[in-house]
Amino acid sequence: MNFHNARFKAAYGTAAQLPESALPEVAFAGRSNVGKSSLLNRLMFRKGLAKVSGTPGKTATVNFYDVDGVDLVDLPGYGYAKRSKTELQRWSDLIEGYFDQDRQLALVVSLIDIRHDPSALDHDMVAFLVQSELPFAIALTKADKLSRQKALRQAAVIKKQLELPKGTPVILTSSSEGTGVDDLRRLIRDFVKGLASED
Ligand SMILES: Nc1nc2c(ncn2[C@@H]2O[C@H](COP(=O)(O)OP(=O)(O)OP(=O)(O)O)[C@@H](O)[C@H]2O)c(=O)[nH]1
Ligand SMILES: [Mg+2]
Repeated sequence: MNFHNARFKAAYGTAAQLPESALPEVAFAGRSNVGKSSLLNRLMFRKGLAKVSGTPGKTATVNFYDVDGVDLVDLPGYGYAKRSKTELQRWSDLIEGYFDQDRQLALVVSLIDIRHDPSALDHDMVAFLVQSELPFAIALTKADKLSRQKALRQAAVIKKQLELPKGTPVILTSSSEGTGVDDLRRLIRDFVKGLASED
């Protein structure tokens, strides 16, 4: 799986529009502004492929990127309150709709900002992943914003608070510095292989 072979494939605004999985998928989920699109760009060696913004709520659709025969899926961020009620409803319908479908999920990468304690919605996301028995990993984002020592300490705090099942991979990442990105590529490759060997 060569991450240089990346291209934007499609964007969907409602769950009903989502086609069935054609390829193994790796989904990126997390609060708005946590750094999903930035991490995807870094993974794919492409600066502007996924749109990034300092304003939360940039990614409003489910976006598919084909990376060498695997779909990386950028999900809209949750938990952005400054939005109309109908927009919030469309948002949650879209995220829930995606996970409700019988998709070929090789891995879900659940992103959490390393600087903050997990929010109630982050807890909900992890609880959902555990309960639905989906393969998932945690990417702690924006590690460059803390000293190495603080980042490691905060990672331990977050792990404890989330009560992750034993063996859940946790990777410290920084999209601006590239920290952890190789590890995440390796993890994605392993899980995609794992899914293939189940068939
Ligand atoms: N310092 C630092 N800033 C980051 C990092 N990753 C993302 N950012 C910044 O955080 C902001 C949000 O990044 P996005 O990648 O757009 O976040 P997102 O999760 O895709 O947000 P939505 O599309 O709104 O759900 C941008 O201003 C990024 O430049 C990182 O690793 N380090
Ligand atoms: Mg985004």
